[in-house]
Amino acid sequence: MQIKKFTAGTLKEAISLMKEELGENALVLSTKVIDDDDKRFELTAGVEDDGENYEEKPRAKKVVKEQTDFENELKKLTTKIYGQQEKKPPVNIEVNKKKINQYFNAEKTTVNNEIKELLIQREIDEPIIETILNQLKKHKEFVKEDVIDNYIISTIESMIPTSSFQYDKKKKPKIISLVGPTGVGKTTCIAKLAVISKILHNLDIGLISIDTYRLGALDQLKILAEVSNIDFLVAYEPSDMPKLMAKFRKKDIVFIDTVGRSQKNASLLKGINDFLSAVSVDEIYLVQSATTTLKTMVDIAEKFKVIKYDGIIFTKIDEAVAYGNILNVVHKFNVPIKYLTNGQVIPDDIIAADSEFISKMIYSGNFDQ
Ligand SMILES: Nc1nc2c(ncn2[C@@H]2O[C@H](COP(=O)(O)OP(=O)(O)O)[C@@H](O)[C@H]2O)c(=O)[nH]1
Ligand SMILES: [Mg+2]
Repeated sequence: MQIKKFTAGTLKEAISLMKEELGENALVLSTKVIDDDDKRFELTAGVEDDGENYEEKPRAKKVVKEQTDFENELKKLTTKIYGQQEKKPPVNIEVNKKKINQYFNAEKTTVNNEIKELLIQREIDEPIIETILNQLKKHKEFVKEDVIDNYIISTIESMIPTSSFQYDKKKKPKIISLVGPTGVGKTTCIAKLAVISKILHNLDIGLISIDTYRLGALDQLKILAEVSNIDFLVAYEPSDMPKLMAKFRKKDIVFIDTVGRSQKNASLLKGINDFLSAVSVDEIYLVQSATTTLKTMVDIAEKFKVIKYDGIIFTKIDEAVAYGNILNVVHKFNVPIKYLTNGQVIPDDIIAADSEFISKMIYSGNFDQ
């Protein structure tokens, strides 16, 4: 996807500039007001490259496969973003190899401490570190020194449940909702998923925003929906939900965006639940920022249980400096990870959850592997 910014006095002007330059197929990915006094709009737009891969994209055909596997497409997108990532040597681990080698020789305790120190730095919880070290001890005859990193990575990998997004054309619409505290990136994530579903999969998308504060839902999602030609509706009361879903009955996927709620206020959380229970939501994802402390993450995962969530999305991995909390939380709550998000760009900055990728990210402390 080719991405470009346009600035103009009105959104309409910016859109016509975009169409002039990028053509009718261009999509608006995000908008913002850049100068409050002078009111200038900046619009980020994208258009599919007409490079050699153009013809291969599912968009070329108006046929939706029986089972559309979003993960594959997202992985392709990831490869596109990170280029040659799979060809690079596995992970740049900062462990002192010499010391690790000693693990198999004399100074076991020191080396054990060395590995332990690294895992602590990665913010992995102590009991989980113990499990990893015990595994290592148990199998030390089989684990050759040159594969010790890979052994730890596989051990971590086995502790990370992930689950892929399945779309079944026969059962429509599929209803997905994102819940979580304010500012973690729910709306941005829905925008990414909606744009990818629309442009890569040719799916008919509906967006519902739950606006209990009656703010008029003048959020980014509404603007994105308008300019990307995605139908958008707002629910003010739980009883609105069945009516809105009736309007969207022919859609392939309906995403429900919720307003952020502090997990500390149980009645507010129940309020969201009332909206979601009014229709049969297929999947609910809890959105957490990877930059949050473990204590807060655990509290969020615990309190949001009122809304029965099926998976977790970890956002802002581009801002986090350690990823151990991802392991700590999914291990404790045994919930699969659905997606990771790694930036603000719609729709590019999203990665389908893959336990090997996540495990390497946690161990290396680096998502851009
Ligand atoms: N760096 C970074 N910022 C993000 C990411 N996801 C969302 N954001 C930003 O976080 C802020 C809040 O996002 P928003 O979607 O409005 O959060 P919501 O309140 O949960 O709906 C916005 O400025 C987003 O651009 C991400 O993966 N990385
Ligand atoms: Mg929001």
